[in-house]
Amino acid sequence: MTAFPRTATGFDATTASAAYRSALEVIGAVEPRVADAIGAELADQRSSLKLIASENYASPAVLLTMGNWFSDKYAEGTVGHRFYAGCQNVDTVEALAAEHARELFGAPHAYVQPHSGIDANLVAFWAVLAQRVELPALEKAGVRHVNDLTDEDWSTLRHALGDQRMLGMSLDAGGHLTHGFRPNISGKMFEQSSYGTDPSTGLLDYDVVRARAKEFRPLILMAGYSAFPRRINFATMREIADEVGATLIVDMAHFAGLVAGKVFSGDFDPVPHAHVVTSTSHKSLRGPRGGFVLAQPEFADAVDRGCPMVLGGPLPHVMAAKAVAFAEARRPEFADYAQRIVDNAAALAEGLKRRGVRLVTDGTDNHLVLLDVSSFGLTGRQAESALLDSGIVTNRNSVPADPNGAWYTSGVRIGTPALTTRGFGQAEFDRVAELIADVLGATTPTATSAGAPSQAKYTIADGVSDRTRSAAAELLAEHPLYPGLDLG
Ligand code: DSN
Repeated sequence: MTAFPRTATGFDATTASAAYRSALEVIGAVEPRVADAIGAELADQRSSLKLIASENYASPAVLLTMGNWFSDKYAEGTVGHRFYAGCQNVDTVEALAAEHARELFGAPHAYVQPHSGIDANLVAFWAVLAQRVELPALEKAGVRHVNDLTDEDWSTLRHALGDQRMLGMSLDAGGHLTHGFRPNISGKMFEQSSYGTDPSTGLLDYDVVRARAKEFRPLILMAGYSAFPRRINFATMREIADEVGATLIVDMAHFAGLVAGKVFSGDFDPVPHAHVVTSTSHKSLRGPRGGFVLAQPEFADAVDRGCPMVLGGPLPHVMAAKAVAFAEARRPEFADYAQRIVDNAAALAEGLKRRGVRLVTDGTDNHLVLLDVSSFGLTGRQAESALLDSGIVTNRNSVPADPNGAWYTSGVRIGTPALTTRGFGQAEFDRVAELIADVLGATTPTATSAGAPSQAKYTIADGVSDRTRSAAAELLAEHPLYPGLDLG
């Protein structure tokens, strides 16, 4: 399988090398240590087995689009309706990014200003509050303009806004902090409750979600995850939302690439079913770091008020890079890439299971697998560190009902988007599974002074890390990152 740069973005290595060399020369003339760090980052990314489920490698076209004078422009407002003069070129790229996003996802409305997934969710939350709570409350108060509100009206409105409920997937089942949990502002904005997964299968039980929704009556039903290895039936989630009068927001940050590539379609495509869809642009979608929101028409106006309601000024250089990335994702080869992400995750899951590694939900049907490393007597933190010592980059993650809490955890989350971009196929992912199982099997917790197993310290049997590093290096050499790109 050819690696991504030629198939997905068609970059020419000679031209890209020249561009980067010149850029580093310009940067190095001012602060050489920054130029050196940029070069070192490429070397590090090239030489590690990157299995972090939320990371990827953007194309040189996407990356280069972010390094220019668009960065200097303020552009608060929306296309054709700015609070600053001279935004005609920003209008061009923002309109293009939104158009590509609408076409790519079949969405009636796209808002491409959010700077991150958290920001995209905040935009969505405020849009729902504005549309479903603020406007009806104003209407009820007989107010035609917000300036007509009396102090008493404001107090009623603040109470109405601050008295709303959100129901989302629990964190240890794979939900995300921004879905109403206390360490995030969403947990302060909303009274929150969560649904988990079935303790015996690890899968979502929609009847349980429905029962919880009926009992809790949320304003917002959140669907989406950052560590759940399965598809979600969004048609069913919408039915549940409708039954309780809730607004369905789907956070597809992790699996946007699978939606774009039509791997998730029908009931599993959130766009036709959700009122509002939020996302990042950089995970499986392989664009620049950023966020965006797709909305049904009744939420479009409120979504477009994201800046300045909850966002700082839009970043035109990143919106331009979103336009480039969305254009890449509209090419037929992106659908092939998305399918390979999922096929590779399935091969990785099978390879791990065959070698005795326990997986949450016993498998995957998206881009990630969640390993329960407790059967190796390890915490997620020990497993993550032992793998890193061996050249394998992952991140620890809670598993359902995790006895080790959110810091040490009992799980490790592994995703296939990045290495699939490098051209890894199912055979390579089976080899990755073998390397992971070898390292986990060779790692033992160190005893504490009291004789109990440490949650943090560990030892790896002699030679295993070195052997794994050289096996990983062989795999990486067969699938170079940005092949032919030479910084000189
Ligand atoms: N940080 C992202 C992830 O790793 O899933 C989501 O917040």
